[in-house]
Amino acid sequence: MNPARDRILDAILETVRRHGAIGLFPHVGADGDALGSAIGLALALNKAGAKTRVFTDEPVSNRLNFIPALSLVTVHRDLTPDNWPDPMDLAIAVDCTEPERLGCRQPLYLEAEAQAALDHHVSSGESGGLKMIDPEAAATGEIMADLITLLEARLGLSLMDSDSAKALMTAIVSDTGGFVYSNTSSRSFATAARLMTFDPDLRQITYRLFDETSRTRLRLTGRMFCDATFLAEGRLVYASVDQALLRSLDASDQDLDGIIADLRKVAGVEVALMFRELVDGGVRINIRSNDHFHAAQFAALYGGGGHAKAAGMTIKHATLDEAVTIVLVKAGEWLEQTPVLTADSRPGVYYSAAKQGV
Ligand SMILES: [Mn+2]
Repeated sequence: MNPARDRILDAILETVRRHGAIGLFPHVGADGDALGSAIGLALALNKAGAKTRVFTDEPVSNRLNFIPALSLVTVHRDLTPDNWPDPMDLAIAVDCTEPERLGCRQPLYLEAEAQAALDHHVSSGESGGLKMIDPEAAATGEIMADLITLLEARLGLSLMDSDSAKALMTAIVSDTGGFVYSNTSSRSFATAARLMTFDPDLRQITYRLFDETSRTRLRLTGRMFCDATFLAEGRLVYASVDQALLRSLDASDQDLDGIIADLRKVAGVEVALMFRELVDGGVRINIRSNDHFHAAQFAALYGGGGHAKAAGMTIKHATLDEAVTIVLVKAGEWLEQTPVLTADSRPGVYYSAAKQGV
């Protein structure tokens, strides 16, 4: 029993039956889960008879351009009054719930006949109406796979194929770090097992998501790791990057992917922070934490959000140095309120935190 999902399923079926238009809206800065989930569902809905498109704020990142069926994606900046889509019957936010997370596409989303959302972020709140949040899902891709199975049963059609399976596998591999993060569940593996029957090229997915690097990224990583600063007896580490450094290495924001995850790997680190000066002013901060430091709750202090161990926020109207100072003082206070963890105590705490779904 899942009332929100059943209502969304009914709304989709109704639209599919009259060959209506469905728009899928992954959150801004679409990651593997947001984009893979959107493409996977779009392919299945098109097979079922709907006219489905995926709308993004920015072009698909190079790291994700192996996902199949990218021709279904329309980038917002390519929309003009001449090719502006007719209002859709159903608009579905993917891997987020709030229209604000859709950036420039907010009006397009809101002008549809009905709005729905499929998400798994704890910070997104509770399900209701056509909004379904399933925090038990490690990735929105798991929700999509189940939804497609239900659609197949209701329509008596097979909708999954190797392309949609590859897109959804990308979603799950992306959000579980290749089935190693603590959110990975038996459900993740069960879903992946179903997808594997469609031969989704798992090796390519993991190589493109996690292993492939570039010379630029290698040099940027080297610079940032050398300058990383450890505070609070090594329980906190931070690294920062300004536009001048990015320019000098001809690097883009995409070259920063994965740096924060490596900072968190250092023994004794409870929280890793990465500060990035934005082109238009302001500072983006990514947080990765272990055990006691609740990244999403910390990010919420500054209007951000995310998961217990991975979150982010943007501070507008601050220079890089100002943002670093403000946030480090606060993060230091938070760490003082949490016990120092020994190497022995880590796995147990980690387990119980994961069990509570934080
Ligand atoms: Mn996700």
